[in-house]
Amino acid sequence: MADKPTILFIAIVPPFYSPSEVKNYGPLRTFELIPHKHSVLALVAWLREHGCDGRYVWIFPDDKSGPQKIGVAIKEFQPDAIGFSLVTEEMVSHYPAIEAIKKKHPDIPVILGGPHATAVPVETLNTFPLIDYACIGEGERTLTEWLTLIHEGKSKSELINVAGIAFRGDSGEIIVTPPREMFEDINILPDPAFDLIVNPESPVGIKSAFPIVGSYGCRFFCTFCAAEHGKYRYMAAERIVNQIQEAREKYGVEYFAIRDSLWPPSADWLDEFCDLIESRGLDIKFHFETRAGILSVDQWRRLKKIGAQAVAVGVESGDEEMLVRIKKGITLDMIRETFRHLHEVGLLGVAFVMYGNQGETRESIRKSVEFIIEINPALLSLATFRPLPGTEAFEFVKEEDRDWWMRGQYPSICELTTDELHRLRGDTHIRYPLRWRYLQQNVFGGNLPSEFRGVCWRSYKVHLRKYLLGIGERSGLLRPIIHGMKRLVEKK
Ligand code: B12
Repeated sequence: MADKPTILFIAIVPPFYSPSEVKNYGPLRTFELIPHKHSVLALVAWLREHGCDGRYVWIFPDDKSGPQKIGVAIKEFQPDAIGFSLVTEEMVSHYPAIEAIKKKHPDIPVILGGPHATAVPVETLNTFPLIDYACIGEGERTLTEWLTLIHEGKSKSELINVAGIAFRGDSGEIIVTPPREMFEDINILPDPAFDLIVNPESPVGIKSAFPIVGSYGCRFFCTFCAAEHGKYRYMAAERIVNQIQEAREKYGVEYFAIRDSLWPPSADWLDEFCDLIESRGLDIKFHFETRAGILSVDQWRRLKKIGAQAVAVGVESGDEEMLVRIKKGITLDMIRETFRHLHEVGLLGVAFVMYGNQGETRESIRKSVEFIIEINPALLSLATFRPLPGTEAFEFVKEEDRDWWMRGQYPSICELTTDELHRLRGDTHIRYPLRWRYLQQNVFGGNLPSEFRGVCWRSYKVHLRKYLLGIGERSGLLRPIIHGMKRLVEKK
């Protein structure tokens, strides 16, 4: 056992993620899913400040030496516990790793935190018997207190004093301790332990978009999101600029992904952020996600000047009534104005849209298609809605589907079936860029820098190919020719 309380975090890299792919992102190092969890960097930084320690290992799913890598880490580090930080849809894919670890090391407790454990802690422990503890809510203080007691070999009766956990009592009953209070001011938190991801072992190289997260919770109440609503806290602009500067100067990072679901937190905050980036002469590029209607055209211009490249805007729906129903708190006019500004300033705008929130109909989807075409974003990210635990939308899921992630099939909470939603989504996705106005504003004309026009052109060609293949698939005459050509390409 190590001389101080220690935890080993494990992440399984998603199968589609590979560092070489990231290298090839070129100007669009945007929005890729990163294998590391920001939560782990935040937790390890806090642990280190409070007399504990944490390490992080990644395994690639197809890497046969993965289990061995975990074995070596356990032997070297002698952790008191093993930690996972998972979203709902990772539960099933990660459980075999937990089973394998428990088989070899049955005495090391496994603790799970993150949005899934927070939303459904009791169900999680019931469904996944090898997970020993669930952390509910913010984990910094909970983990430090819990880990220290585990390190000291304290009995379960003493763990009851740790707020914000769930675990099995001696006779198998699930005990849930009182809720953990949230931090009032997150400026007391240390900077994330970035050294965990900037090391030779890490699949997140400095060529990847370097992640920055500065907020806890969210100010808004969207029914599709599991964030801690109404309890929004943000780090001071200076803290975030310090983190960017350190990554730039210490590790040579050039490109940042600001990953908060709502950024910037306010107009004053943004002014200070831009002032600091400029006064420190930081030469950076970055992308972020934002909300329509919070920035003026001058602020968009200033953002572009200090290095903003691309921005994803939560559009969600093109039907005003749907926006009200999902409590988005914005209007179609606000979205229109935002995309007008993005086209004018020449920033690559990505529209995030969903099909299948509660109350969705064919008619509301038709309105969304029309609206997407009207605002004409450079890229479209269109998802079939998944009602995740921890969201208000989850209340619309039928009783028998309340563990849908165990089967990987998401249930519909509107009058259209999931298959219909998928199909409509696929149609919109393919057809959306195949218009002259798309090419005119995003490829041949418009104000986008040439590298981003290239991105839009590639997107156009990919969708055109899919569209033509779709026509071919439906035609009895062309189908055998297309299949033959596909086989030829595959052979090559
Ligand atoms: C940043 C972010 C991302 C980033 C980075 C994610 C990452 N891997 O770090 C990106 C853009 C890549 C992303 C992707 C996705 N995300 Co996201 N994301 C967020 C966001 C905005 C903030 C999360 C964050 O880093 N917060 C800061 C950290 C410090 O806090 P935290 O994560 O809440 O963790 C605290 C506690 O949960 C706890 N804790 C967490 N882990 C552990 C582990 C242990 C052992 C312990 C003790 C405690 C503990 O302690 C932490 C510190 O207090 C949240 C929404 C929100 N505002 O919370 C959504 C959110 C987490 N994402 C969500 C989803 C669904 C996804 C995607 C599946 C979306 C998609 N379709 O692809 C992917 C999955 C990626 C993945 N495999 O992780 C959902 C999860 C809901 C759920 N029930 O599963 C959320 C809540 C938003 C929503 N729509 O509801 N996301």
